[in-house]
Amino acid sequence: QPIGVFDSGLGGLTVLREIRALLPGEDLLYVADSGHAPYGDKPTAMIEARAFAITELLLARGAKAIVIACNTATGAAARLLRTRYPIPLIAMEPAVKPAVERTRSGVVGVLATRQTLASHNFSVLLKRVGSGAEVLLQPCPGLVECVEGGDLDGERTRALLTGYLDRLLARGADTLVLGCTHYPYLTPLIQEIAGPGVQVLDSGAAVARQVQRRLSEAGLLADSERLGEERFWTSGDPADMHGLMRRLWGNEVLLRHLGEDTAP
Ligand code: DGN
Repeated sequence: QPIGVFDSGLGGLTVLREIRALLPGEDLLYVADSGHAPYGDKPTAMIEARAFAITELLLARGAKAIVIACNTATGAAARLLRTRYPIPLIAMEPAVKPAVERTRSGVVGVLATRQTLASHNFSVLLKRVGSGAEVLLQPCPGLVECVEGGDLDGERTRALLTGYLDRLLARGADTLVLGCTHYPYLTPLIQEIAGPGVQVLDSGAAVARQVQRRLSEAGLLADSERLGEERFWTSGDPADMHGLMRRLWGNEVLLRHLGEDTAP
């Protein structure tokens, strides 16, 4: 049985990559909800409805577990999905805790969408980490669109990022948390702008370990001797997306439209 993974678009591939690396035997289904991206400026009720619709599609294709590879959708829908579906459901959590443990300057910067930073989940997370460090929040409108447009280090992306990072660096942040699954594609550029003394953390690997733990507890781990496969769907135009998806995934992808094949 496969693991179902979804995001508003291509960002979740940064999580899928970590799951693939840790669990080579698992079959993976990935849905890029590009027809409705970005989630960053959508009402919560709509993101919730999309999360339910996509989860249903993944379950219809046999998913034994669901990974919400999107911080924005986690904030909007994870609690509700958990109450409705009795299968392992793994969601994102920005790496604020490890950042607070690692910072030397005592100042941590969090980059994410406005929705994520304003979500209930995120305020609970901030309370949990307590006052071990000063945590600066930086909403980053426009960055998801840059990645979705394939611009990982062009002028527009550089200009946006420089603006967002300058504010954090000027206030002494030495540790940056990427609280959106699209941003790890920008890590080389972020590191270049911020300089070598700044650590950049994302949560893809931690989520992959969480997937492994949850599947193992439920007795659902695939045989690690086998070689798992990936299948990809998008609610956008597959012909439009195929090139960029292949580039970001780093390998050929079999990409179909979400509505086209309803067979498991
Ligand atoms: N990858 C999503 C996240 O982690 O928040 C981006 C959400 C969006 O579409 N703006």
